[in-house]
Amino acid sequence: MANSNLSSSFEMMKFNHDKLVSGKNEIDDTFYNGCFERYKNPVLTAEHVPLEWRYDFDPVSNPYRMERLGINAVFNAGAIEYNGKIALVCRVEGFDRKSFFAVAESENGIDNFKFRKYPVLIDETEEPDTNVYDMRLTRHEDGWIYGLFCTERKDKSAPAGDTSSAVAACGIVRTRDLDNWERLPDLVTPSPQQRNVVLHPEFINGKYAFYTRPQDGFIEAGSGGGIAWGLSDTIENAVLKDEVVVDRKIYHTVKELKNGCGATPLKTSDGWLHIAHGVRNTAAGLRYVLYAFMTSLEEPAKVIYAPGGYFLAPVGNERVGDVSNVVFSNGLVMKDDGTVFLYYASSDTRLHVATSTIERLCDWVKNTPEDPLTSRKCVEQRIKLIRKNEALIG
Ligand code: M1P
Repeated sequence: MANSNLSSSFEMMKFNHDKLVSGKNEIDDTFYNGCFERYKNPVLTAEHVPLEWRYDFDPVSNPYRMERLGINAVFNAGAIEYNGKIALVCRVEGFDRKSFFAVAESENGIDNFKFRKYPVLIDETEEPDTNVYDMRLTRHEDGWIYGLFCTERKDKSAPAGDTSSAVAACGIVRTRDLDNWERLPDLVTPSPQQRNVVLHPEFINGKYAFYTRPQDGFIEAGSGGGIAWGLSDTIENAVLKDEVVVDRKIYHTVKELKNGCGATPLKTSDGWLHIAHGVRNTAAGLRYVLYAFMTSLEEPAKVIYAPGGYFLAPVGNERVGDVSNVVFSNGLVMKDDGTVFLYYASSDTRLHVATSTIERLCDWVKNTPEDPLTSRKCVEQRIKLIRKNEALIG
């Protein structure tokens, strides 16, 4: 292929990429549940990642216009309002399976997300991370923006030949501009494994407060009872001496097998609003859905509302991907006017947005009945609703 053709092919690729990135997203009006809107398109996919991160544009070293460093997926993004824009710190996964973080920003939070020039370069601790993912962003009252993420390293105690066992821990970074990130020591907790850790935005009795998810193994939460809570005197060497379970796993519910905090909770006049993920096992593998709960303003570790069932489950194309039948969220933004943007990934492959208002979300959390835990009680609950409607509409 002649070089002139090559450069015109790159021009065409750039044209198509710009078209994809600048495309408008619209509400999917085939979906209605009164609580939130879904959108027709994902906000970010592997194809949205800049071409110069993937292709070598040099016709001498890449005469066939090959993708040299492919991107497999963009998902599980932390979210924050930054300088009037919505900024996402995305989990970007290469063909090599390694994840890294990259910041993408949008004016309206629903389309036109553009990646910053470079992905985020995070310092390593003495023991280098093999893989990092799922950053939760917290604008803390101490003035910093913190990013808590999962750092994964090979389990050194695993027998020779076991190339899969790993140890998950909570890494901590902080920033003021989303470009320069200071690495702090990893969180120390009583649990041997830790994922889905979230920093509470306010001091509690002068201490830093963490929602954790203690677990026995790398995949299985095991005896880890659910979402827990602990306090640390400092953030620079954060240590939790105790973890108290706040929201426990429960048999035959959407969070039977495991659960984990989503994004940093939103402060509302009714309490702290959490959108978490719950996992159950099925013959077809694990199913991840999002559920919601609210904790007290005075005691953020005390659940005051626990609506039953799921809040958002994968539908249509969302159900299929690298890890099918999964929705996962670690990004939630509330604007001053009460608009809420929930970023959720489907099947560990792509990232979507759902929009709502804080008023509607609080209504949902406060007025959706709790899971009564047995079929009989569920039928009684439903008959009560039917009778109420009969009285209204005959
Ligand atoms: O594959 C689904 C999710 O699995 C893990 O979450 P959890 O620890 O709650 O099971 C994480 O690897 C997450 O990134 C992934 O989306």
